Amino acid sequence: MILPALIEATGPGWRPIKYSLVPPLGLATLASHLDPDDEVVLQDEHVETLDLGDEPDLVVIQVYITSARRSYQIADLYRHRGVHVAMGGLHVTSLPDEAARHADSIFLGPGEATWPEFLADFRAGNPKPRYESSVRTLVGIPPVRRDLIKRNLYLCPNSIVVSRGCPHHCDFCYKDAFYTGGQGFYTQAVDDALAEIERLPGRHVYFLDDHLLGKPSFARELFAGMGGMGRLWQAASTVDAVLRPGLLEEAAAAGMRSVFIGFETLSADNLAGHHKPQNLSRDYGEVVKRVHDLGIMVNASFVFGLDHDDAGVFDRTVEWAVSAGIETATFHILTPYPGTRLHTRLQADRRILTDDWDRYTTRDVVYQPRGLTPGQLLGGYRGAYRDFYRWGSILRSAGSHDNRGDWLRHLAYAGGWKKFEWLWDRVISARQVNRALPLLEAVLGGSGTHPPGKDQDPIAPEPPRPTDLPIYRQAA
Ligand code: B12
Ligand code: SF4
Repeated sequence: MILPALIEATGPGWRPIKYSLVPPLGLATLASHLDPDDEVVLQDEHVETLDLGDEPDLVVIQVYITSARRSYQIADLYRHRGVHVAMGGLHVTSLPDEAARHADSIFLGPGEATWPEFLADFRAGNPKPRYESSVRTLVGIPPVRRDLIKRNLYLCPNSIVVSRGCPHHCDFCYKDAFYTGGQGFYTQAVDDALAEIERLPGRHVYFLDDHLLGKPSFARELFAGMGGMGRLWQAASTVDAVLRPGLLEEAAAAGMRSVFIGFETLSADNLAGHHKPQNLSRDYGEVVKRVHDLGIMVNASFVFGLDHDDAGVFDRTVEWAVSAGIETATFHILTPYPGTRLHTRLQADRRILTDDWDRYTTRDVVYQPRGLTPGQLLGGYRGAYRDFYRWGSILRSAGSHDNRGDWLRHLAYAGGWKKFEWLWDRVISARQVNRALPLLEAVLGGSGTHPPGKDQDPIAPEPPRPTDLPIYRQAA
């Protein structure tokens, strides 16, 4: 089972730490459907050199848009040797005909139902060329094969998803395309999710769900069950869910310490134009304040190049984020992934500039923006990162906390992520990145304002140190 490297993970702007955060959870999930006596190896090219010299019965490849070229190369190599190649993931689902030219079996959508069906067909000597997911359930899925994960190679080996998809429909998001043909948002049974969390060693948990608070009744039960586990965790959610009374308090009491939030843009016209009504008429300042008051840090996500953006958007956005006291920010250049409604619209308007998937990194301009030139967009995007992560900005932003513990934590978290690259590189090349996890836990636990959960020991504020972990969508 192979996760080929994204092109940006091998390019000049490569930040090794970004690709050493979490293991290939999708492949480890699929591996759980194998028989106990099947021999399986899981390789992640982001953290290890691939061994491609073998001749297994089956090769399984997960394909993202910017790993497509590499994935096809590996697939062709194995097919040349007569090995059956199965490919799936977001890019295969978006462009199945392209992928089918390099695979013996392709999979559209999530694999929980189609993968066991394929395995039975494969064992019977009758695998089909194409499997499309329509049955969507997480009930009764076997535990993730965490024994296949090389934990020392990841800062956060305890990644987990307890739901799939999202209840919303933003037009630039992969979600609707990936979940075509069935439900677009569903959860595990709460007991199964809690059992999976219990199986994770240590303290830190990294929820990779698109929207952990997307179904309030599920989230409430989950957080109630996590009370007393003493976990420190990070997750992603949305502006409207964070504002919902009660839910965030319960998340904080269960150990939430940082949350990724898709603010995307400060412009109401942009939100309406990209079908993001859940953010409309929400007070973003209130969102940040509410999260901070509960001792949780914010990783804010923004997209540049939306139709109502002009040359001033970069400074406006950074200024707002810094003055709001946001700890980490992720900036993206709008990218029309094939299969999304955004792609269909821009294609109809003849605004797509290239279909070189290597450039679909969200750090490059692949379409014709409206109120900006491509050069302005690229320069402004890079400038936003530079300006947000200047020491002056970090200090000013941290100064918005009225509590010394939160101030220190902010400095350690933001500074650790962006200012100690050489240190990260060193621990990664020594294959020891997981040793930094206690530091991350110390920083996450170091808030002065978090109210302890009912049955939970108060987390003693510890001096923060230079490490941090913003959620996965960190771009540069
Ligand atoms: C972890 C992660 C990453 C990791 C990926 C490496 C890793 N170790 O897994 C890193 C940090 C490298 C990363 C980078 C980026 N990411 Co990311 N990431 C995720 C995240 C949070 C979790 C993935 C995951 O583990 N999911 C859980 C598992 C169970 O699901 P899964 O991996 O999809 O696998 C299932 C199916 O895809 C399918 N499947 C997959 N492969 C195969 C193969 C076969 C044979 C079969 C049968 C089935 C199958 O079956 C699996 C089980 O159901 C997702 C959000 C999400 N919740 O999925 C975003 C997500 C994939 N990322 C996203 C983005 C935007 C990015 C970045 C562009 C961010 C940036 N600006 O840099 C980059 C580049 C991505 C790219 N070029 O496409 C977007 C989508 C991008 C897209 N292509 O449309 C997502 C969906 C988040 C979002 N909602 O916006 N990401
Ligand atoms: S809220 Fe986030 S995950 Fe959900 S559809 Fe919008 S961008 Fe996608």
